[in-house]
Amino acid sequence: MGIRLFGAPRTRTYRCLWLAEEIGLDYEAVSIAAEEAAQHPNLLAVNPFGKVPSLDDDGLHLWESYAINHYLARKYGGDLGPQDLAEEGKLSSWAFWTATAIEPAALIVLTNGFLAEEEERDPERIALAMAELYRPLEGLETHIDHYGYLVGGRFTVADVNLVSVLSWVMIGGGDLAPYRSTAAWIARCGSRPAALKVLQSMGF
Ligand SMILES: N[C@@H](CCC(=O)N[C@@H](CS)C(=O)NCC(=O)O)C(=O)O
Repeated sequence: MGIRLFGAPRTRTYRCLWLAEEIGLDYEAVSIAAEEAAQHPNLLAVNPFGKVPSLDDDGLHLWESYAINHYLARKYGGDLGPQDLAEEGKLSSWAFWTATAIEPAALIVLTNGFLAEEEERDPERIALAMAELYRPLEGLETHIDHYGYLVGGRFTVADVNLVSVLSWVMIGGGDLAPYRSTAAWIARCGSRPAALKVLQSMGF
C-alpha cells in the first residue's frame, strides 16, 4: 500500500511535503482541492474531518500537520527527528508552541496581507498580530542567536514546522527584519533544496 500524503496546494500541506522531501521519502502525493476536502470520499476514508494534510502509511491514518511531521520524522527522518526522549520532548515543546503562540497570529497576517481580497484586507489587524508576536519572536531570536537551530543545534522537523508558519508572516508583509538572527535562520532553512522544490511545485 505504501505512503500516501493527501494535500492541497498552498495549504498546511506544504510543511509535510517539505519534510517528506527532506527525508527523501518514497510516497504518493494525492492532490485534493481544498474546497473539495470536506466532501472527498478518499480523504474522508483517512481523516473523518476531511482536512488536509492527512497521511495514510500502510493503513495507519494520521491527520494534523504537526502530528504527521513528528511521526514521519521519528519513523523515517534520521537526524531530522528525535534521537532520544529528551529531544522528543523538546520537539513537542516547539510544535505546541508553534501551533499556539505563532500560528493564529501568523494566519491573521497572511489573511490580511495576502489571502483576502484587497478590499477586505485590514492593515490594523496585521499591526495587532505583529504586536502579539513580539514577545514570542523576541524569545525565538535569543534562542536562535545561541543555538542556530531549534533543537540539537541541527536542522530538524521543528525548523520545518516553524519556518513554514513564519513564512506566512513574510508573505503577508509582516516585518521580521528586526529579528536579525531569526530572519537569517528562516532564509537558511527556507532556501534548502527540498523547500524550494515544494514551493516551485506549488507555483511560488
Ligand atoms: N490544524 C490542522 C489544520 C488543517 C486545515 O485546516 N487544513 C485546511 C487547509 S490548510 C483544510 O483542510 N481546508 C479545507 C476544509 O477545511 O474544508 C493542521 O495543522 O493540519
